[in-house]
Amino acid sequence: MINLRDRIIAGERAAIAKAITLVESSREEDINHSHELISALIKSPGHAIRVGFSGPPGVGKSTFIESFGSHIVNKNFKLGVLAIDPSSNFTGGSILGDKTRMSEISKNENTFIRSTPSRGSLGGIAVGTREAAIILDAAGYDYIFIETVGVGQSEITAANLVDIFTLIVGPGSGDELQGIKKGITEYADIFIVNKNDGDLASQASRTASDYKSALSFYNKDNNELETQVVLVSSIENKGMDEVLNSFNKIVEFNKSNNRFESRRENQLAYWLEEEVRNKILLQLSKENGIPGLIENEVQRIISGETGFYSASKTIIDTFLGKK
Ligand SMILES: Nc1nc2c(ncn2[C@@H]2O[C@H](COP(=O)(O)OP(=O)(O)OP(=O)(O)O)[C@@H](O)[C@H]2O)c(=O)[nH]1
Ligand SMILES: [Mg+2]
Repeated sequence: MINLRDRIIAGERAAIAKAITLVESSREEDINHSHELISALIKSPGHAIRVGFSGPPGVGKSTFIESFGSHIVNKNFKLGVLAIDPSSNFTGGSILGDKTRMSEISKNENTFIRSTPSRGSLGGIAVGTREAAIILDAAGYDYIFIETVGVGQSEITAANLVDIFTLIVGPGSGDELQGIKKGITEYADIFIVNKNDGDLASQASRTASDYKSALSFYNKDNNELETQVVLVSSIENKGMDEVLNSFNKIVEFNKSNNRFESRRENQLAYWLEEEVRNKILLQLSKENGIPGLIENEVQRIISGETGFYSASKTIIDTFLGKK
């Protein structure tokens, strides 16, 4: 396992692929190895920026990731892509789905693409996605893109995995505009209006203006960065620099006022609570939420006193009265 860790840190692709297979596995033996590996890798964090892409089916998430992915890989960044392929539910072969569409960037040696069937997924993200992002981060990737299936709860799960949460929408997406009212702006840092080309171009610009004016009602706090709205065409590779500029703006803003770190801290709290809740539910199928203990363990993880999995065990043991 230590050997695998070293190979990952050295950026070896075969080791990364093997490790992701391990964290996706539900075999008990693999789960134990996976916990060991992730706990070791967390001690060698990289500098990756994690970006989540959500949006309704067919809006162009995969096409955008291919186009924008090429754009940033051409700027010599290393890119990891973790995608859920909904089509593989029917074909059983995720490789033939998104991987074909993402064929251009997958050929680049600075790109690592993992497309997982949505079968066995937890609310729109694959089992092991959080861990796969930890693996790619330790391996030295600059950006990690996570494509999710855009349905309800999955957006919250996905938003809790990333530093930047992106909602991709299409021209004339009046229905999705409702999403703003449903509080999705709490999660989205940026709206990307795709398909700004050909006959759809004028409708796309109108949609972007609609989003901007709708969002202006919600961006009231002067201390917050306004939610970005960017017009793109993924098939014509338009607007890619604007997206990168917006991403940089979001990261710079959040890093300048501690939001970047505190968001990761809140996410750690979210995932730790998930882990504990799942374990406790498994054993007791009643009770949940022990906020004081969780916050305490989050602080101990941050200060290096303990690890993620040991922290969850401590909480469970306490809850069960073993300590
Ligand atoms: N005109 C136009 N069509 C696009 C653009 N981007 C994607 N499309 C088309 O939209 C369709 C869906 O694209 P995908 O990238 O598969 O969309 P997706 O959001 O990943 O879809 P799911 O993963 O199935 O939810 C395809 O036919 C694309 O060719 C664009 O910028 N302009
Ligand atoms: Mg897709």
